[in-house]
Amino acid sequence: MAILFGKKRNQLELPISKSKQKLSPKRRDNGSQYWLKLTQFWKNNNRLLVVLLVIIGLLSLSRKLVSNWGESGTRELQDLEYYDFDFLEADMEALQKYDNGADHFLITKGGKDVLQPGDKELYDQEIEMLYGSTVQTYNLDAFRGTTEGAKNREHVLLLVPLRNAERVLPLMFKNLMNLTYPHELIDIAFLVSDCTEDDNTLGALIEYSKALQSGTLSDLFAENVSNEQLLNEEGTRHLFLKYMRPSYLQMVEKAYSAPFHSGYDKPFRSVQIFQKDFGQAIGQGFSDRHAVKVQGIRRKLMGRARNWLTANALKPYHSWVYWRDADVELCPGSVIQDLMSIGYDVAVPNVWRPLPEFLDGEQPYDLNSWPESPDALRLAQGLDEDDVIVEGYAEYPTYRVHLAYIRDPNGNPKDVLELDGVGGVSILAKAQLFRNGVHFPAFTFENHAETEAFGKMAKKMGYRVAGLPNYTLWHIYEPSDDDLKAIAERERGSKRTAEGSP
Ligand SMILES: Nc1nc2c(ncn2[C@@H]2O[C@H](COP(=O)(O)OP(=O)(O)OP(=O)(O)O)[C@@H](O)[C@H]2O)c(=O)[nH]1
Ligand SMILES: [Mg+2]
Repeated sequence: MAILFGKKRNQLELPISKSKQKLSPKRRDNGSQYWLKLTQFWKNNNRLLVVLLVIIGLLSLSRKLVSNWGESGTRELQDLEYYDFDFLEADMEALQKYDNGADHFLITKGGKDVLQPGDKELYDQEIEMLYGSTVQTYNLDAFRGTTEGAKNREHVLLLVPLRNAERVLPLMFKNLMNLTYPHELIDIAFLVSDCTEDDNTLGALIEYSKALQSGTLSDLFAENVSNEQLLNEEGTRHLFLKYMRPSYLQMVEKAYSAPFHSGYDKPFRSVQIFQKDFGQAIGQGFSDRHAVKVQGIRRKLMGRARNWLTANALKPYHSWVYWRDADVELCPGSVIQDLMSIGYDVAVPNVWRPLPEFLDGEQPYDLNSWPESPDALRLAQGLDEDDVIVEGYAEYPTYRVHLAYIRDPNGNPKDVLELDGVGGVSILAKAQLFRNGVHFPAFTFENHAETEAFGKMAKKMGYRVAGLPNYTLWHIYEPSDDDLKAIAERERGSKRTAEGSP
């Protein structure tokens, strides 16, 4: 985009014409008469015509020589027809605001350094090591993805979008290390976008990534633990923990304590970080981002971000792409193998979240995974083409069976439900889907956007999409404004009781 808009008039090379060729209606019957007259005229005046043509040719050649090559030798096209009028009215500033390119950070082997394109030679060397600099031939049949990816040494591209996520980074990295899929087969690419000025997601991400790739991240976390405990004891930030189910807190405690699996500290095949803004302006607070009105535009911008990340990070040798949100608290380490094992092209687990005990202790969370329903199809018929249906809001009564709601905590974790829409918390998809054009629509596709539309598009292109109702990931609990009020109220109540007041 920037190059196209940035082109100066005299550098335009393509003959893009605004004025359409004028077409006159064809005369069918007397065409042959015209041709006869023309040949007659040529026979009578051929000498005169040849002289005229030579003069015209010489004149236009000299004009070209004078005007088309400026002093610098650059070619100048002065004919107005060469300019693309479609873009002349564009507000450059508005358009370029969100197109400032991207920053790229590459964590070097062994986590020793962070390289950017400015570090020319070193950066090129490292990129070469990662991707190979010569032309290579891949038989994409060999990268189709099987149900036993780890055994068959299949490469996975793990993609994580991040925005104002500094707070959840330790949690996210611990979950990444906990993945038992062989780390040497996983390329990680993070995309950091639209963070606020006071946020340090990018800086912290770089530091943690370096430690991850040098195998020292566990030590770093162990050092920081005392600080975390201090914060807990201060009490304000983690006050809600007092109100959570003890059984859930025990699960968390266990998941984050040793012993870990033998490859826990093993560096990944590579870690890259991209920083690029997409103009997401909706607040990242729990209540801001859940308002129904903002869902359409928020989801479409997320779609753009996801597509950009896939396009820049996917390489021919990847057999699988695993999308993962940063704010997952509990997830089985074998999630990649488990999702692969069901033999679908797209697979998602169930996503719940814990709640304070006074709010029932837990809740189905990700409502974006569902099989289509007749009610939703009828609802869609009455909507504008551009309207985005958002699940879980009274405004859109779809009566869909949500994957989240049919969970049986004691059920078989291998049970499968075929889906149409999918949520984005944890999506495993075969890389060939992206190569064949399935993506996260940043526009309304069948009255959906982003991940739900991704599921629908995958289905429409003949792929198989499924969810595992009894296989659960736990999203972190972030108290909403109302929950915080309720907690504060309870705190005041217990204080009054302790002080003996009625
Ligand atoms: N790059 C990028 N990442 C984002 C953006 N918004 C959210 N994220 C990240 O995307 C993941 C999911 O974001 P959430 O805010 O939890 O959004 P969500 O999962 O759709 O919503 P919830 O259901 O409320 O969790 C997290 O890792 C976020 O840090 C964005 O605008 N750009
Ligand atoms: Mg989330």
